[in-house]
Amino acid sequence: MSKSIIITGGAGFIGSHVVRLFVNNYPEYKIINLDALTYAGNLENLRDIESAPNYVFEKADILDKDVIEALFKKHEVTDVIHLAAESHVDRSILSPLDFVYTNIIGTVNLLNAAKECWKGDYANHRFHHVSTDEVFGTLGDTGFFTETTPYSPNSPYSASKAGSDHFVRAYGETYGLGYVITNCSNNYGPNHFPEKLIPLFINNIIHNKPLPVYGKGDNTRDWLFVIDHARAIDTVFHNGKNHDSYNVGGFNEWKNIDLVKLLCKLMDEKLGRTPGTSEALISYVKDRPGHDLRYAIDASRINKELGWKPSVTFEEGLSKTIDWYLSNETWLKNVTSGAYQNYYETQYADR
Ligand code: NAD
Ligand code: TDX
Repeated sequence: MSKSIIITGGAGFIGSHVVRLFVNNYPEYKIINLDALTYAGNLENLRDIESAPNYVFEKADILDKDVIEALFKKHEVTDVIHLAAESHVDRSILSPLDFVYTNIIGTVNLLNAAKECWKGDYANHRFHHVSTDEVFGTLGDTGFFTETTPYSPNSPYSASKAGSDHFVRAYGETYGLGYVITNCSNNYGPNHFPEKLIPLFINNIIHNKPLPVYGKGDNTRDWLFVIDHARAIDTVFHNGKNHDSYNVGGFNEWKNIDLVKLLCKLMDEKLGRTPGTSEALISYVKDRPGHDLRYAIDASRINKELGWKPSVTFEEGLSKTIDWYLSNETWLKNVTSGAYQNYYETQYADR
């Protein structure tokens, strides 16, 4: 059956890769990229597919419920893949309410539009909520998050994502809305906004600026190449069990300081700098409040039941990512001018 799918947040980092994959792989689907173009949204991320006949861009805010409902009707929307969100933990510590509005109220607005437009036929439509492993809180030195790990969010960001997950589930239970949720680990790759660890440090190394490692650098994250996350979303959207959730991750844990040292080594090689040049930029700064110690995803369910697994190793993905930033300096320059400078100064002023 042909579909008319709203992908929210399609101008952002992960959303742009999901939009590209769906536009290219499913020419029979109409793909509507719904995005408010906040500081994190950038249509440059989609220049290569913007004139595809099955692609439409709608600039809209998910907080504007009337506009959202009108867009559902205008495009006879059959499905939603919801990625629009405030996504940066440090920003959530500075202004939690923005996260409540976009991540919780925005999600409920979309759920209400879906409930209204798909009335009487919920089983034949799907609301796919793209969520995070951060809803599970933190792990100690051992163990993994599974689909049954209890929610225990520690940051305003993860609390807002947990809230949105709960609302999606509640609309499934209460009204019968068809849904799936994916909880993914840390992504990296092209188009990642340089407020997050990997692109921030690539940008700072290029400009010989300090690399602000929080605390002692022993927090651990599980990294997945963004295109593999987009492939996982495709898999679960099409084949995942209704009213269920899947964890997505690369079985690829790195202590922050080890990752930063690897990144420094690769950057020295690619920039032709003397070994050790980038590492000398490392600067240990005040820790993030409530900083989760360790995330590690058990992705065996999506692997065993749906056959998904990552397609690139971390070394390959990181190398491709660095190459992308080095050959897209204009993109990097554009997103780090203006408001970014104010953010950077506020964020790192007292660290
Ligand atoms: P991002 O910040 O790069 O992009 C977010 C996009 O949403 C932007 O294009 C922005 O313009 C749009 N947006 C924000 N508020 C909006 C609003 N009110 N109305 C319409 N559009 C709005 O985020 P990302 O890193 O690509 O993350 C995408 C999704 O994936 C988020 O839901 C995030 O929680 C989830 N996620 C991210 C990661 C990660 O490592 N980045 C991991 C797991 C899950
Ligand atoms: O300057 C920094 N120094 C530093 O040490 C920054 C920005 C981060 N860090 C640390 C904090 C984390 O332990 O690096 C780790 C990764 O930080 P982020 O890139 O900010 O990611 P994280 O907080 O782990 O959250 C990310 O993964 C899960 C995304 O931003 C979320 O949207 C996603 O849900």
